[in-house]
Amino acid sequence: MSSQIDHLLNEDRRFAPPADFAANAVGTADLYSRASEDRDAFWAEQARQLHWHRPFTEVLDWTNPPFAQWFADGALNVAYNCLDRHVEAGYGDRVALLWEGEPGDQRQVTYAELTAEVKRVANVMEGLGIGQGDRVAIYLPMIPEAIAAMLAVARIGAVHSVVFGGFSADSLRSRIDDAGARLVITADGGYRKGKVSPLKPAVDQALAAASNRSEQETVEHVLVVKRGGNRVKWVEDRDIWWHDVVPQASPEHEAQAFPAENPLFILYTSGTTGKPKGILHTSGGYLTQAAFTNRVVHDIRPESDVFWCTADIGWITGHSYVAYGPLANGATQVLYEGTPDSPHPARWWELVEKYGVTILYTAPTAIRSFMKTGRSALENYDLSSIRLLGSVGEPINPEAWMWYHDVIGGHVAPIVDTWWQTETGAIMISALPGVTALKPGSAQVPIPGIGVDVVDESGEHVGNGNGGLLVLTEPWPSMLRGIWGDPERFVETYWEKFRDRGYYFAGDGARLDDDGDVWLLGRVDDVMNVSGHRLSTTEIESALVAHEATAEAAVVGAADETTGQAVVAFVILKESFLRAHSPEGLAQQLRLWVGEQIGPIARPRDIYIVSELPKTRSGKIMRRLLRDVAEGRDVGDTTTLADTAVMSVISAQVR
Ligand code: 6R9
Repeated sequence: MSSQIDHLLNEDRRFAPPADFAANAVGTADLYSRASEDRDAFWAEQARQLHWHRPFTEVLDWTNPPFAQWFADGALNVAYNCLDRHVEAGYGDRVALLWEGEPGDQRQVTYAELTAEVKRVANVMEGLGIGQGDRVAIYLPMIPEAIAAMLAVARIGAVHSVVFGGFSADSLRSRIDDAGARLVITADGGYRKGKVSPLKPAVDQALAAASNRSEQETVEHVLVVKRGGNRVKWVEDRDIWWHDVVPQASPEHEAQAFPAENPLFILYTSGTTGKPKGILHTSGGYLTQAAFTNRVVHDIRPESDVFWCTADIGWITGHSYVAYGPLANGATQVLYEGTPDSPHPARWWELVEKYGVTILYTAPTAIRSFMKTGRSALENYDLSSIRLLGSVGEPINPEAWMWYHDVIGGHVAPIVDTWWQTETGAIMISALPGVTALKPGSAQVPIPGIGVDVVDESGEHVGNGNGGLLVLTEPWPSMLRGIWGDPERFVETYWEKFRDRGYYFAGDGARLDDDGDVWLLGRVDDVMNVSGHRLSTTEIESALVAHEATAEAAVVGAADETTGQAVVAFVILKESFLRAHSPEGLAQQLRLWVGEQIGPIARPRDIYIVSELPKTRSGKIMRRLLRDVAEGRDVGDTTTLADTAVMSVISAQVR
């Protein structure tokens, strides 16, 4: 194992924070010492940055693990914290959302305007009988109404369940059922890749299936934003146009206080079984950590920064770093409806220049696809406003890190590689950009106030230089409070494995380098065992991508009679190389290259040159499907893919 990982760990480039950045950074080194002196006092201090209608006196109640309560005797209103208090402090004219639709239409929404809109929506929902604890499903494109809907739900103490607009009617149905939603907020459609992608028909289809179900329909109303202009069917008494009720509603609505542990949202995420888990988050602790990490990791200065987190609100990243974190901090942010390459490959860079984005937070998969397109596409844009970059969602291989740093960050902007999960609610492991010397490819250190370790199967710390399982050793404010309706699964999935020690099992493999910095190695279910050697898919992917001919790579372990598992790689090559060489020749070169980079044991048995990789809508590669191809099976369930046709293309290319 160690020789393979050495390839990554031999990455010895270090990037100290630029002096002027360090001098002005929001997150400073003393945060670490303060947090380690007294964790509870540290988090209480962060929580007090919020407005509490009723101040808390208790910080953490961990008397009934793993069921934590944070700030439990305090009361607050999440929407008031994200909106009204900024207006009351005199920042009503500050732009909250710099919105742009895919076709190029624009809206700028100030804090005063967003506050008024949220109050109207809150009044509309209360008029429909929605109140504290009721569940509301949100199935919307990336438009300002989506943010307003989430905050309005929060304002009245109800619970939102945002379902990504790319999910099917079936997925929507099962999420509505599991949460027992009473209201669905949707749009006729939204723009994606140059055309209107309908949403309302999926809601209609999901709800029509009710008649032949044993369960009773819980949905009473569907509130519909007009966005796509596509024709929609209408169910009288159930469906309501947003524009018929929201503009007419009163912009007066007093924010009521709710207990810190009032549920804020449910967000479904996939687990190891087929049934998605409804991850439950509550109010005070969640908002505390989302806002804190956005301040110290993203170094937000609300008066001058333009923040852009490119995630869809259908994912946790969109919840914490589009909806809640930046708004709690009173920041100005870009909100973009469409895809990165529509109508042209440099659409994002056009937006960065146009709005003067200073902080960009995105995923490695996006970075790699821009690498594939090449620098020429962005040469015409001025990206000099960018002063900080962030990465989230999967390990960022050193080559992508360097490209991001040099091409997007102008060789100077620090990159924060942030490790966290739907379950953790907010960033857990990351550099502080004004403090930490960066190592490309490593997420590095727990943020102040967070306990992280890498342990062996028995829960024992592995020591520097060794690999193992990533665990969280202490409860944290934005931790999930459970799986909706399934407390047993919650205990079993995350807490059973290291029960004696009370550790949270994250499901990720990791390694500590000689400095004790954390390197994420992918999900433990992606770890391969080849001839008794443990190999990480990430490790080999990283080596493949380090070759000049490779644009993107995915590696799986396929069953093999002699070696147990064999390494099988799916590689997308850069077009310029494909033009000049034969695919067979390049595949052979790559095999040898991986052997040189990592060691002969890691040399892929098969390398397939393909034109696409199967990705979920949040950009994660579905290795399970590639394993099906590699093992010559029929390809399994592809419904969660962003593009379901991809697998037939790949199967044909492999054959
Ligand atoms: C925020 C988010 C969580 C899983 C997580 C891990 C992977 C996320 C990462 C990372 C390496 C990073 N992951 N960030 N791996 N480095 N910086 O993505 O949440 O969709 O729940 O995924 O993503 O494997 O366990 P979620």
